Amino acid sequence: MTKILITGAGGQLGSELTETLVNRYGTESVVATDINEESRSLFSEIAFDTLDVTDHRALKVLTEKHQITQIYHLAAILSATGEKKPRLAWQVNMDSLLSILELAKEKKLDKVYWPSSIAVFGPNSPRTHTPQHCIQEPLTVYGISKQAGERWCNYYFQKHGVDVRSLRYPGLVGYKSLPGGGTTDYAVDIYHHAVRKTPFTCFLKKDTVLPMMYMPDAIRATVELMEAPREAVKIRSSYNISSLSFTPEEIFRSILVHYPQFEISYSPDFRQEIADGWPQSIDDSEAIGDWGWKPEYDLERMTQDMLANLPHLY
Ligand code: NAD
Ligand code: AKB
Repeated sequence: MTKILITGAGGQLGSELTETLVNRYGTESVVATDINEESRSLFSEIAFDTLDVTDHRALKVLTEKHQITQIYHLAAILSATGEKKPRLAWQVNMDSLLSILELAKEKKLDKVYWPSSIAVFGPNSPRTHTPQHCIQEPLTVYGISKQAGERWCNYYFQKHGVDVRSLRYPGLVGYKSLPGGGTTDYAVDIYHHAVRKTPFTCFLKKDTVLPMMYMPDAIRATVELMEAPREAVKIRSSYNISSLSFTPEEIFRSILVHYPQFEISYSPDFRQEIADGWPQSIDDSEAIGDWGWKPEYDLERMTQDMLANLPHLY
């Protein structure tokens, strides 16, 4: 029987991915964990355990207790928080991944999922249609941890046969959950300001192009990768995936169609430098070719869906 443990389940991605996995595999098959005890309230139908992923022993005990066969390791410190707390970011992002890969080897787990990010790229990478394989040289601690993590994933697959799979997500946008400490967070916050009818101050410049993805596409990509036949998954570091790219000004204009009174101003902070080192668009031809990736949402469709659903949450 498939038994999935999710770390960081209370986060922006985790809360939505957990819901999808419960719908697919059933309430008995999914165990949610997070360091934040308050996340428990999100998961009334399934088992929830408080877990600090840097505690290798606790991770092992939980894996044995629930007879886990797959781990979705989502807990991490994101780019902006990572620049404020670099040692914590390294410890949480790296130590936990190594623990989980080691556990997967020892317990012969069926599969591990671990997300990487466009943050693996840096200012010397091609800025547009950034290829799967190119110079990376990330400038943030978060990016360095994701780059090193990718190499560890590939290593455990090659040396120990651990079936680990990964996607390099762009900035994720959704209405069901709030982002935590990233550079792309503005693209969620802006919608909340629009529906609350309050002006929005953007921490990036108006013409900063970044790759983004609507959450339903990101969740579907994750499930499709994890359910692809083992031999179809040829890249064991992490796959580029792509959907849409826009600037703060473009997302603002897409919202103006629905909220003509909405106002924006720009006050770039330290996150501008992070964004300036990241790609503007991503070449995902390997994901398309290997396991059939295809995005569904463009900016207009995403904005329509966000603005149709978000007001119900207020
Ligand atoms: P998030 O910050 O919203 O959630 C992270 C969760 O991890 C939080 O619930 C937090 O409480 C938990 N956590 C932090 N430290 C922990 C610890 N020591 N032990 C256990 N739990 C801990 O992040 P997210 O956006 O949901 O990101 C999930 C994963 O996806 C991360 O690996 C992130 O790097 C990756 N990713 C996210 C995006 C995005 O735009 N959201 C883009 C690229 C990659
Ligand atoms: C961040 O901004 O840190 C994340 C990411 C793109 O990895 N959203």
